[in-house]
Amino acid sequence: MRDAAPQTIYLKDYTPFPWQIEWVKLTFKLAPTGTRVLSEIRFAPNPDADGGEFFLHGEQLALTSSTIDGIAVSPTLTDEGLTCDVPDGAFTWTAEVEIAPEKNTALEGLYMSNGMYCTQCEAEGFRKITYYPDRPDVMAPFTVRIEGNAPVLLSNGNPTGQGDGWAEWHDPWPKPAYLFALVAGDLTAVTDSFTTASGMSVTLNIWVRHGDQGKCDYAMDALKRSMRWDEKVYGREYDLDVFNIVAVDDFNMGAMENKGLNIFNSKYVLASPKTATDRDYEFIEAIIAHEYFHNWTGNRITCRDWFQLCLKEGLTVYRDQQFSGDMRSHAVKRIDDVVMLRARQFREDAGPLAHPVRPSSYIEINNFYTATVYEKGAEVIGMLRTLVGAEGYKTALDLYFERHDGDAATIEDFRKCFEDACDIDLTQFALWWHDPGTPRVTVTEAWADGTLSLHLKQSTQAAGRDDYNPRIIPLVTALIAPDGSEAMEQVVVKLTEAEHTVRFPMLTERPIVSINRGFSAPVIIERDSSTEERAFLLAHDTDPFNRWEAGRALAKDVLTRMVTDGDQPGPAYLNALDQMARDDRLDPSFRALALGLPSDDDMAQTLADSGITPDPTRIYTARLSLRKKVAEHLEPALAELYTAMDRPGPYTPDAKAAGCRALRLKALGYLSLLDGGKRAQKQFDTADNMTEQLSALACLIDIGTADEALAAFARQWSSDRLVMDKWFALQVAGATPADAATIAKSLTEHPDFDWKNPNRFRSVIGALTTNAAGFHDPSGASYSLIIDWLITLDALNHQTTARMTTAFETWRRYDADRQGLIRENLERLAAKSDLSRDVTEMVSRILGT
Ligand code: B3K
Ligand code: ZN
Repeated sequence: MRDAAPQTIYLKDYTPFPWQIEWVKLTFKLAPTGTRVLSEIRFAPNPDADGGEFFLHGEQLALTSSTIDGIAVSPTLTDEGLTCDVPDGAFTWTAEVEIAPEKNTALEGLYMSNGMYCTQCEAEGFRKITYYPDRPDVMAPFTVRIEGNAPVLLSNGNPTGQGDGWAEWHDPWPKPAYLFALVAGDLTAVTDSFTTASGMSVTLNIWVRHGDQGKCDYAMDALKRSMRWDEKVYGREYDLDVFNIVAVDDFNMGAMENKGLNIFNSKYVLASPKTATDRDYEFIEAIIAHEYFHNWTGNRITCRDWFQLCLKEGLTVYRDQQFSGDMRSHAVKRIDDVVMLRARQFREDAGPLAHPVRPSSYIEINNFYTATVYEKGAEVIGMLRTLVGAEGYKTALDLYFERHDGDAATIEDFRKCFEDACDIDLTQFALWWHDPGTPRVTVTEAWADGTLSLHLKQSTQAAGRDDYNPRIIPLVTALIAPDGSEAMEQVVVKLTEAEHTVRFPMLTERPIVSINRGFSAPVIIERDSSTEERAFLLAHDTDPFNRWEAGRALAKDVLTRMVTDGDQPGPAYLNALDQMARDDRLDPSFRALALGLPSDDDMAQTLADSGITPDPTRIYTARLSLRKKVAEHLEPALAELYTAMDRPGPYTPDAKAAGCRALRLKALGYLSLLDGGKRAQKQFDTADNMTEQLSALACLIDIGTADEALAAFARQWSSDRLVMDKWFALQVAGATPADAATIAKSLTEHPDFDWKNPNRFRSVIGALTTNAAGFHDPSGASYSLIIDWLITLDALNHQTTARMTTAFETWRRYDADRQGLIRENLERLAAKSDLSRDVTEMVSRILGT
């Protein structure tokens, strides 16, 4: 059934809920098609509210009874909830509803995955479990009793009792319903413990399916490191006797920070050297940390309403980025994060889905768990820290925790803590939360009489907006002398006006400018720069981020000329790359990144930015030809690296070992273009870890000689779901443009293609959207295959479907033929009867209808 007419929710309309909840008691009588949920809730009038009707959210529930203070009542039911007459003072509400977790394919609310019960309530899933004021500003302590025949029965908080077929839990910390969780199934735990800084002992459990116990060590280690780190860096301790993590196969996203009971996509928990890649380990570490950090930034202090999502997400992403930097390498982490920011957030900000970090309206909140809220939200925190300094940041965060512990807070509350703690006015800074669009900073320079003048001008091209208000943009800047030394100490240039000139006097010779170091502001810097200057910075910049950035800019210049004029790369770029590859003083993981080329999609965006309509097929061809040129020019260095970076001994997932592998495998990618896959085949045959096995397979796919290896891989891993996801994804992502849709289609016909499992669906259909030239093949075959599948999936899982429509957000970049085909397909999706509210909103925003 199509959801009720989509309603727009506005930030300005916020009003508090007229009641507070003193406590909640829930009893679950579990059964796959008829789970009964009994709720008992103590309501009392909210002194901060002006009254209003008693409305409880509730969707797809069968209400069997309800009482107020023990007397049966007959509420008025709608598709979205119920209203009821209630007494003036405090009262106790009870209700009993029936739900069918087995039929819940949307994976939101209480659902089943491989015979196990689990929940996902953020943002608005609790209303599919029982009638409740399902809004984040209504917080309450929960007591939960679970009755069912599963051996393991879990909920939030601390265990308070258990017996044959039942268990009880109590969570003393008031929380909103979106943090509620329940898990029941035949699970086994890997158990450890942690003693907090103040001496409290915490039991740590990672719950998995039998047989997966051997794949939890890394997640457990990451959890303990996260707990220690949050104590040391933010002074935040854990606050329950037990911390449970559960791995689930069917999950719409990465993980969920439910209080004391985090639920994870199994992909981000389970790892062993043979089945997980270095990248998987890195993600596991970051996501375990992210969810754990939410315990303070999200759970103890939550959001007043969903418009404040960035308050918990931006801040928590920033915290997990800091953590990963501390655990690994800050420089490499920053480069990785910026690559991701540009690939996902800049692209979002440049298209029809652009929105502020704190949006002011939405139709479906699940559509706003975006790169802008998360990643740009984190950039905003990083800029604040740059502006107030590390000490100021710490003082402001301490004040935030002290002032708002137990609150459902707003961005204004957070901002006020910085203003009070650091004695600054953040009125202008707040535009970063309120206005969409990526600012562009045009930099021009002049040199006279020993003074270098930088003229900075800011503007934006946010979709649909021309009312640009100048922001405060912190640009960390240094001047590099011709001998490679720093001509002055780096400074933070704070651009606050639309235009501004900064002068650096008393210089003996003209330096080279290194601006926006460490990517201190999420902006696009526009600046004419010569190849020589870029090559100089690639060789000498003392800021590793800008050093990498210089190499990337060089690669982009070269690729742009290859695409537009059919040019060939000149020696300046190739020699600079060669030198960098050979520079043993540089961290191998940094070198691996610097040897990478901008992605096809990055190039498409770059061309579109300069007013050139990108042709994905041409970009693909040019990039392949550049890869071959790099391979030929750097062959001796790469061959040497391939051997030198092969470290003896068993696989370890630490950053240093992973860095060496990354460089070695980057070299292999190039060398395979020259050696017919000889090295890759050998590596594939002998690899004892997934990082090497999978990268060798990718190289063989890349050069079109992978048939046997693919078959062998499938034979070896057919019973490992997560590894087989990689097998599906790699074939689609690595397919040639003309074959991509055909390969993806045939994989959807494979007996192991389970389109109801989000990971598997993303491995095929999602992977096709990331193969830029294959996705945009002029035949339109990929567009129609994807839309066919989105139409099918929407009937079952609207969240994953809606998320995948973002693949089309860049459609206006392309030529009229491609635009026509995309529009036709999107309109076909929009015209589907019973389309979900999520997808309806996404398609209409993308099409601009
Ligand atoms: N807070 C969850 C995301 C919930 C998404 C709901 N559609 C995971 C996280 O950000 O940590
Ligand atoms: Zn989060």
